[in-house]
Amino acid sequence: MERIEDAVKRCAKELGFDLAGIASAEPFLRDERAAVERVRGGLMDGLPWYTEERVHRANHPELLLDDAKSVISLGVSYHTGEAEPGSPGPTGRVARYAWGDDYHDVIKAKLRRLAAQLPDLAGRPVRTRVFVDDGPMNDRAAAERAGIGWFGKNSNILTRSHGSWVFLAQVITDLDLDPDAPLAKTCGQCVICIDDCPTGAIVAPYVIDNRRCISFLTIELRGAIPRELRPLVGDWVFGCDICQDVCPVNRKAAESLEPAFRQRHDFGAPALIPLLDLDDAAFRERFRGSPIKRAKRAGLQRNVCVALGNIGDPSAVPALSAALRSPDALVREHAAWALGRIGGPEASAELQSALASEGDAAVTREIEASLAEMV
Ligand code: B12
Ligand code: SF4
Ligand code: SF4
Repeated sequence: MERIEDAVKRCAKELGFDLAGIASAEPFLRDERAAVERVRGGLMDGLPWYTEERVHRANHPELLLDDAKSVISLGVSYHTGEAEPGSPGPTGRVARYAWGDDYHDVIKAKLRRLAAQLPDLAGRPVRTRVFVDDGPMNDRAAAERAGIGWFGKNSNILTRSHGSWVFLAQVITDLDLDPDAPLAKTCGQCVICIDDCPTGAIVAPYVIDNRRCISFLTIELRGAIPRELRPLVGDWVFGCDICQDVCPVNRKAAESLEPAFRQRHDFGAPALIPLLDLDDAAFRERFRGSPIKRAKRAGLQRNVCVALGNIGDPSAVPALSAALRSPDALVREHAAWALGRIGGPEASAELQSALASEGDAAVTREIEASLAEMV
């Protein structure tokens, strides 16, 4: 007779989860302590919803579901090959996880179907609560305990079969299942990701300073990207994969079998100049059902300006000059910075002319700083 633990994992695989393991629902005390310390030390600043109260709940599954006994921890690969660059003109980079359909929608549907199968497998009613990066649950701590993978020094969970290119998801349940053992694996002496992170955001093994992480700066941050960090953002316009691209464990990562995560349009390496033309309706239309919509139109255009400034291609000057007249001060400010980086008489004339009519203090300061740096 098939053990219920094996039946749960079989059903998970049939639903398209690449990885499945079981953890007890005991609190994640080491992770709670570490996360509280980081909130207090300011390393999670910029994410107002990431509070000590949330940390407490996220690391106590028994607070998320009455009588929680086990956590079924799941992983789905999003490694779908290499990016197809868009054209014409300069292109940016988007983190792999955002090349296809929104993973929340794709994985939530699978989680609900798995949860719906549990009463049949158990022969009794089963209480469940499902999570996929959409609530107070510590996804990585559960995956580590369930033996899905181990914490890399870049703080991502690395798996033997699919590297770190996996989304993590959970079903918390009142079923008392036999837990799997955590893997006895570590990064050993490797520190490549720490050395290669362009902003120095991996401040110690397993510790990210959210405020310096390009993923935060290009996705979650709503205001201006700090001036000193802009050159370090490179051509990333949504998220960042550098600490995963350089990881040796990812060299052998199996590819994703999930068609929904394949690259839409040119989302892996988008042509940048057309993105500056989008108004709110066109942005909504282009990014409907894509994780990229989270950046919002002004946030994405802010990132596009920074990437164009870093790429330094003078063919972007007319589009950036048009962005200097954007209704959003945030976009105007970053367009001014980018024109200053690209330089040249045309960029200088556009900045001079914008200065005469600019009404926003932050944008005015940015134009003045850019002009001063050009001479
Ligand atoms: C907040 C958040 C972010 C923030 C903060 C990043 C961070 N490191 O926490 C930002 C916006 C920057 C971000 C970026 C990314 N994120 Co994010 N993010 C989250 C979220 C919502 C919470 C994570 C969290 O609690 N962080 C708080 C800190 C304290 O935790 P931590 O960094 O994981 O550190 C742990 C270890 O240090 C451990 N620890 C403590 N002491 C010790 C000692 C030892 C020896 C060890 C081994 C461990 C250890 O305890 C800490 C707490 O668990 C989760 C979803 C969720 N609900 O869990 C997704 C999640 C972590 N993100 C995810 C992804 C994909 C990303 C990006 C790769 C996206 C991208 N390409 O741009 C980047 C990766 C950046 C990076 N290197 O971490 C995935 C990770 C999948 C995986 N394989 O690990 C998750 C799990 C979402 C999901 N369900 O799939 N993210
Ligand atoms: S996602 Fe990019 S910026 Fe963030 S820690 Fe990794 S390499 Fe550094
Ligand atoms: S690059 Fe090296 S240190 Fe960083 S996560 Fe990969 S194996 Fe670990």
